[in-house]
Order: sequence, then C-alpha cells, then structure tokens
Amino acid sequence: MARKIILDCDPGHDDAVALILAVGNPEIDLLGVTTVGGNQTLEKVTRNALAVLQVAGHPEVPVYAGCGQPLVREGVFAAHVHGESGLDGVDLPNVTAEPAAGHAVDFIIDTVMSSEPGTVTLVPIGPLTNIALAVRKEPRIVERVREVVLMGGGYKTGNCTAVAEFNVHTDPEAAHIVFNEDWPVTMVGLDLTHQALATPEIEAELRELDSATGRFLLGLFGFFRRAYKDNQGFDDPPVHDPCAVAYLIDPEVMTTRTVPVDVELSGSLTAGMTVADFREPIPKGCRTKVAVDLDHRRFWDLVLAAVAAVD
Ligand SMILES: [Ca+2]
Repeated sequence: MARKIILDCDPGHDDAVALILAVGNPEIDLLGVTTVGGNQTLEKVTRNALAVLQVAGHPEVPVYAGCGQPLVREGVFAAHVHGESGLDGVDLPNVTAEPAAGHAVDFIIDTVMSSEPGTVTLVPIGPLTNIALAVRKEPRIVERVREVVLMGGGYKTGNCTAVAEFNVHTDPEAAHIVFNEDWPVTMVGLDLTHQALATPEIEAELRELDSATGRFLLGLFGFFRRAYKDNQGFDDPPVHDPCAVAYLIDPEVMTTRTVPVDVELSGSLTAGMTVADFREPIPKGCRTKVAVDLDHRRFWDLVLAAVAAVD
C-alpha cells in the first residue's frame, strides 16, 4: 500500500525536487499539496507548486494555499537562496490550474479526520505554520496522523543563524507546537540534508535522462549551486526537502536516532534552535527521532528514478 501523504511546502528549489519525487514514486500516494509562506511569498510558492506539478505531468494533484505569515514573527523570505520567483534558474510555465478552493489548514484537518486513523502522514518541508494551526483548530488530528516527517532544524548546525535552520527559525512558535504534541515526529534536519549534495556526477546522470523534467531540475540546480556557493560556501548545493519524502519510500536511505527534541523560543542567540538531548538514558516513550546519516547513492537513485518516471 502506497503511503498517503500531505506535502506541506514553500517551493523553493528543493521543494520542487520533493514534489517530483512524491508524484514520481509509486510508494507515495500524494493526497494533496499545501503551501506556506517561507522561501517566498504565499502567492509565489503556491504558483510554484502548481507549476512544478504541471511540469511533472500531475496537474490533477490539488494545491491548497495556507498561511502567508508565521504565527507570531514577521516572515522573512529567502530570495537570496531561491531568487525573486522562488524558483529562479528556470522559465516557469504558464500555470493552467488554479489553487483548490479552501484553506490548507482545513484541507489537512478534513483529510486526516475523514481517513482511517493511522493512515495519513504529514510531510512539512517549509515553516510549520499550517501544521501548528491545524493542531490548534482540531487537536484530534494528533492521534489520527500516522506520523510527521519534517524537513527542518538540525542538532549540530544552523543556516539562518549558527544554530537555527530556516524553516524552524521562520516560525519557531509553530515548530514548538509540532515538536511538543504527542505524535511521532522525525526531524530530517541539516545534519542529514547537508549530505544530500547535488554533485556534478548527479547532474551528469540527470542530463543523461534527456527529459523535460530532468532539464527543469538542472536549471534549478544551476541557480541553487551558485546561491549556495555565494551564501554559504558550499561547492555543491544540498537538496534538503526530498530527503523527508525519500525516508517514507525507503527508511534505509538514512539512519535515525530516537532523542527528545525541543525548540528554543527566547534565546537572544539561539531562537529557533532545535535542541536535541542525546544524553542517556533516553526517556521511555520518546516519540521524536532525528536523521543522522544519508545513503547518498540510494537517495539520488530514488530521485533519478522519479524524474525518469514522470516523463
Ligand atoms: Ca522548503
């Protein structure tokens, strides 16, 4: 049985890869896409989600627009990493589909409450605003969701600050809600995603596919490569978001550790830090996991297979 997921995203170069992996892999049943302001404005990321689904040949997947601003803080978009469009580096197609009617938060609630308990997995790969609001509006989703597998945070490093990663740093209060509810949460953070590098070898394999979606990704990787070199000194760009989807397809793609994780809200130097407590003994019943080591080959094989499958 394919895994039923809702992908909550802010496309975003790496979000685009996550979308393609989700529609291109038969193990994933993408129930819907929800969008959140993050890498760019809500309007732009919603258009981008529709554009990527169109490029990947799946315009039938519904896209629900969600929250444009964090719960408490002022949203700061990431144009320095993703460009003015949120997907700079490619010519976006004229999008023919419209966003679905209704709010992302209501789609999440309605889908979870109307599905068999324990069957829907939430995959947030942007700021956690929509997920936190859904929990507050309908707390019963917590016991009905199968699990939450999110891209965000990091136990050893940050990218917005020394210790805070962009998604969590953008809306730490929302992340605090998500990490503190009583549901299984797997944090696929920077510790893991900084291993998901789009190396020149991977780009060459993508080029060999000689497909429209492959060329679309190569355009995105070209811009992403320059942005990561200029902003953070990476030789190859880390492609964060599809790691969370890959984990659901094949848990062997990464190793994880079960440890408590909480979110710092008030530190003057550390706001938005995900604090993982590796001290033994790990509390009984701990339901949070952090991703540790990526099988780079296995990961990219999944992505390349999905790109080949959608064309
Ligand atoms: Ca994202």
